[in-house]
Amino acid sequence: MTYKLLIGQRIYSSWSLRGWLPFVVHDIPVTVQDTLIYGDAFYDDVVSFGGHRTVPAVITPEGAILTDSLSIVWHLANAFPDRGMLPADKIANAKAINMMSEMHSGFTALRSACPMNLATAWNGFAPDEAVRGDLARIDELWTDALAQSQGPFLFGEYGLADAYFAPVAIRIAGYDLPMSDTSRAYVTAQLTHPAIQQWQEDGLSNDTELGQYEMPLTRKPFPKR
Ligand SMILES: N[C@@H](CCC(=O)N[C@@H](CS)C(=O)NCC(=O)O)C(=O)O
Repeated sequence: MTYKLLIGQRIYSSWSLRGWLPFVVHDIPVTVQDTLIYGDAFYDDVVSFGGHRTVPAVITPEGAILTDSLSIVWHLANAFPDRGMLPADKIANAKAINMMSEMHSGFTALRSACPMNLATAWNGFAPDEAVRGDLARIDELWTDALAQSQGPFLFGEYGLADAYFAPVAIRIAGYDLPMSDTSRAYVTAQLTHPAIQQWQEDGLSNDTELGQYEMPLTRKPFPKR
């Protein structure tokens, strides 16, 4: 038995991306099953998989069902402690967990104003004060971690904290959001990572665009790296 992972459309499903990345980056065999957010069969697919309302969901080889991205990545870090998903250093480890926790429970202004969309970028998005506040906090978290680790990722090699912030990097590129030069370089490192490129290519090949993700803005191609 290997892991089974249920995900939504790759171009839109930011939480699915967070759940999927550790399997690919850390070379953990997984069978991926797709469902369509906003599709008629979405809730039936989730329930028949064994999940609860949302994607991602995972069935472990032992048959445990994990219904939230945070429990998925936490489980993987515990099950594969030699893969470097979280920093070994206790302080860096605590900082990574803190950053992931802030991401999991927060940045709601950014998340709702700028839905992840890997199929297009947008011209002329003007972040309001709440979005600018979220971006300032993310910039602070990233620049602090990158100053300590010297990059290219938050804690050196690509880990769970990077997986958690990958959809933010995609939003910054897609909506051309204001960030420091250090954070911009980190966005480029995220977008050029082979796993992110694979996810985007698979999404562009398989997913259909949905009206729910349309913005009152003009489109431009998602930035080429
Ligand atoms: N806290 C959850 C959030 C999962 C989530 O909201 N997933 C979205 C897709 S990106 C979803 O399933 N939406 C369908 C719905 O809420 O009905 C996690 O970390 O896994």
